[in-house]
Amino acid sequence: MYLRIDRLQIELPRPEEPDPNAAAAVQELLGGRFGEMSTLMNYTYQSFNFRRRDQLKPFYDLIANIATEELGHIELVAATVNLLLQGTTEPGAPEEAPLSPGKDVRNTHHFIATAQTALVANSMGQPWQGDYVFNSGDLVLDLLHNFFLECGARLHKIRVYEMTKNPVAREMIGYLLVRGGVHIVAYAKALEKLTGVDLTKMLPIPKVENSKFPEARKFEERGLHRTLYRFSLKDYQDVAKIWQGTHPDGGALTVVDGPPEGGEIPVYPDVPEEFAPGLSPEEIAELAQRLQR
Ligand code: MN3
Repeated sequence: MYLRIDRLQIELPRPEEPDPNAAAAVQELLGGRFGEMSTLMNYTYQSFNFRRRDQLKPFYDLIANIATEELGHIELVAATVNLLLQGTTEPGAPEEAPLSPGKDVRNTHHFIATAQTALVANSMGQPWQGDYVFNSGDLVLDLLHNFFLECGARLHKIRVYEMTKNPVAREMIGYLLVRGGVHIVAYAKALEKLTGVDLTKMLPIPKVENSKFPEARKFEERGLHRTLYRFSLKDYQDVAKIWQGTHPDGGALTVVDGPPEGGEIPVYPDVPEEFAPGLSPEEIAELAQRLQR
C-alpha cells in the first residue's frame, strides 16, 4: 500500500516567464526511456514480482523503497513542466486564436491535449512505454540493469541541463542528479554484496562529478548524496543492510527514517482559453466558499 504526502520533495523556484520549449526538453526526464516514469515502473514491478523476499529481504527492501522515492520524482518533474508552461498563452475569445503561441513551440500536444501541463511522454512527444520495464527475475541481472538505467538517466539529465539555463529546470535537475547518484551507489552496493564486484570504480558515468553543477553541489553540501530516505512509516528497515559503510567520496552513508521536508506544490491558475478547469472565476470562488461552509 502507499501513503501519500501532499508535498514536492524540494521547493521549486517560481518562474519569471514561460519557457515552453524548456518544458518540451524536460519531458524527456519524465516520460523518456531513461526518465522518472521508467525508474519508477522498473523498481515498482521488480518489487511486485520479487522472489524469496523472506530470505533476500535487504535487496527487496532497497528496490521497493527506491521505487517509492521515484513516485515523488515523477511528481517533481511534472511540476517543473507545469511551471515552465505557465503563462505561455493569454485569455481571449476563440476567434482571436488565443492558443496561437502553442502552434510555434516544440510540443503542440501541451496545448491541445493537456491544457498546458505534463504529458506521459518524452521530449519528442512519444508516449512512455511498458516495454521500458526490465524485470528478468534474475536478481543480479535486474540490479545490473537498474545500475545501467540510473547511469543512462544521469546522462540524459546532464544533457537536458546543457540545453537550458532555466532556473526551475536546473533546480529540479540538480536535485535529481544527487538523488539518482544515491541510487547508482545503492545498486552498486547491492551488487557488491551479491557478487563481490565493486562497480563504484566505474563512476561517475559520464565522467563529470555532480559537484560541477551548482544546483547539485548545494544539495551535496547538505549530505544528500550520502542519505537514503526510508519512505515508510515502519517498513523497509533492511535498506540499512545495504546502505552502510562509506560513499565513494569517503563520507559515511546514512539512512534517514522518513521523507525529506520538501516544498509546496504550486497552485496552477485557471486557463480560460483552454477551458480549464472549465468554470468561470466567479463559479470557482462561489464553489470554494460553499465547500468551506
Ligand atoms: Mn529518480
